[in-house]
Amino acid sequence: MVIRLSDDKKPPDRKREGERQTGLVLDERTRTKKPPMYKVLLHNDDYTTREFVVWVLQTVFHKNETDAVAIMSHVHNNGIGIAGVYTFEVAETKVTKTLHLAKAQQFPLQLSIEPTD
Ligand code: TYC
Repeated sequence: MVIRLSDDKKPPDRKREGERQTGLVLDERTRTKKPPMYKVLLHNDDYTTREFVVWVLQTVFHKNETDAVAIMSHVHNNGIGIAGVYTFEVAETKVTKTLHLAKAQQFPLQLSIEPTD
């Protein structure tokens, strides 16, 4: 069976991503280009407590407890691991916040930022 809807009952056509906000149709590459993304890497050391690293992953990097413990354990066992992937400015802010929190408790925790491939 075919149901015919009059034009005013039809849902609006899905607009392309770039068209939605401005009504202008942008060049394909302009519409689809994503910002470059960066990994925040956590480095292992012998002094920072596991508890502090898990707490930082939960409060600064918004990981749930299960993921935070898994990331902390990975770094502890492998020397390095990914705390999260962000735009450069967000990555920088999270590194700065974490370093302040670590220094306040005299932990030598180190982080770095690396572009994703
Ligand atoms: N290796 C630390 C310990 O045994 C725990 C630790 C995990 C430290 C991850 C830093 O990025 C880190 N207390």
